[in-house]
Amino acid sequence: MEKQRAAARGIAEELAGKIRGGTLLGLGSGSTVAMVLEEISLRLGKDAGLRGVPTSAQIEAVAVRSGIELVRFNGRVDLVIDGADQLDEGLRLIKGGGGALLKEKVLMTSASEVAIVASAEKFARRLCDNGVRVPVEVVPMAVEGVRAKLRGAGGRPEERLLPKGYPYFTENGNVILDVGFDPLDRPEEVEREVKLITGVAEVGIFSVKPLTAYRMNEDGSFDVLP
Ligand code: A5P
Repeated sequence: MEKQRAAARGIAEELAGKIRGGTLLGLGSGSTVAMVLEEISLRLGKDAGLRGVPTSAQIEAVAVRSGIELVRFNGRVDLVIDGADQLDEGLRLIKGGGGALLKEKVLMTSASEVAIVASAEKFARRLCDNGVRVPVEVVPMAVEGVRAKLRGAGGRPEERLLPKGYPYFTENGNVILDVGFDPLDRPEEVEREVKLITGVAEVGIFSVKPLTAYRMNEDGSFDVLP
């Protein structure tokens, strides 16, 4: 954990260099981006005038604590800082482990620059290696039909539940199917195919370009990719 914090601090230093007065941040969700935002705010100070659009209540709380002003989304952000559940060799991503994939993709596809921060074990040759599944956000009334179509597309969907078995709802009032696929050689095609199923609000494969990935190594160092 201390090493991870050290890597986050180094990455925050790099990202802070990209932030000027007036830069509008896109605030992704998850524990990694929370750590990086805390470090950026410590580095620049709470009076730096940081402003951002949040993708979830989780990161909204982190932003408030860190003195980042929350701003309404007007269609563009300058720099998205986000995490990921998996990255492949082409820097395509699986996201949505925290259920925030829809707003995350909205911001990421509206950003001038994208920075993804993830620990080394999340980097794989192909998406869905090591059994990592693809979250798919679905409008509740469509869930059974979508489930069948995902099976037809070679997927193994399982509805996400809360720990005690209650249904899980996203902040948009939708459900999530976590879908197992065999490792993906062409993730963009699966992203497109799944997105076209009526009732799917968003798919957790992100083939968004260009982006810069920051890999946090176990020894506290980090690499910048590509
Ligand atoms: C939120 O829905 C996700 O896309 C997160 O960005 C992703 O799950 C990474 O989260 P951690 O940084 O907590 O692993």
